[in-house]
Amino acid sequence: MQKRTLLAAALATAAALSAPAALAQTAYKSEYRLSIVLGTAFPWGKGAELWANKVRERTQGRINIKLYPGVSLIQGDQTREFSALRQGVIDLAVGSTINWSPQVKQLNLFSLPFLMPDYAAADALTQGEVGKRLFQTLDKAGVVPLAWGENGYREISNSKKPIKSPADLKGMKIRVVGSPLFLDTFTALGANPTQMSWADAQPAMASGAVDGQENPLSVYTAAKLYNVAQKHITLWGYMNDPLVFVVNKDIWASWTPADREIVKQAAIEAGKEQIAIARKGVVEAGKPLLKEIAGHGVTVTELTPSERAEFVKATRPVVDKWKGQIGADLVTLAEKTIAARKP
Ligand code: X2X
Repeated sequence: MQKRTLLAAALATAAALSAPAALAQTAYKSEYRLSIVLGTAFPWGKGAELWANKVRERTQGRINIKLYPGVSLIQGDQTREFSALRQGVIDLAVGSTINWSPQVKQLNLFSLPFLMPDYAAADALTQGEVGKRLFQTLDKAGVVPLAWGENGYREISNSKKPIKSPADLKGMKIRVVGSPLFLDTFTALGANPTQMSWADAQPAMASGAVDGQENPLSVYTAAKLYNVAQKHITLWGYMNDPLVFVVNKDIWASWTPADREIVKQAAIEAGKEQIAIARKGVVEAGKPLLKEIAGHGVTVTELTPSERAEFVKATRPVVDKWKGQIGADLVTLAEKTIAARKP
């Protein structure tokens, strides 16, 4: 072989070696890891499963999503989920705004006590301009948000007595998620809030290390919290945590535009279906889920408007304090959007 030919061959080899870098952009992984806190026994996990199944079917298995409930990819520490997603430890997630709010402060909006009086208010936020702005924020924060879902209106349960006023909460040890806003809310109500993960919460209720907790009724029933001494539940609807369907940015970039569209459409459809599942039993006439809960020997307390107003009043300073941290413009837009909502 002549020197020239050798050189050409060497150059060709070098070109071939650098090719994998370009190919890597479109190389698909054999499995994509989706993080969730609650598994398929809960509306939350069902939403993730619906998404994964639609995507697998519509991409003929090119995008194969596996569910990791219990935030097992991050050893159960749900407040680290957003960072892990951004870093690529997690490929996709259906996550609660509460768990991501330590990293994305604007998501604390939904945790403002008594901001959203009903489902129409929650929908007006996620499906309107506020939702759009929060998706822009999430995009800037380094993930690809695709659709909204819902964990639900969080009601308070405890092992001691019916809660009808802030005075009833006095000194009660209440498990809350790892979010500073929740500490402020329960401190303002005179309770003794203690932060722990969902994984730690259930043994803490069983042993009596905590007296109470707050979660949607669908979570309360699926987790059978009446079996861990939570025999009193008060419907106060003080907040509702939306879920967000998201993909890691590099993973998103590695897919073809056609596949991205499939993943996005599937997320939007799964989100709608998931929300309907999450509201089952509480939006129908007579709220059948309440009867089911009472059937387990649970006292279900519904507040009169004036009783509820006492909780609103006691937590008002928390709203005022957090408005600035979340962004006064965003909070004001949310308040206006809710005031103008259609029932
Ligand atoms: O930890 C909780 O309470 C839960 C399951 O609702 C969330 O992940 C926000």
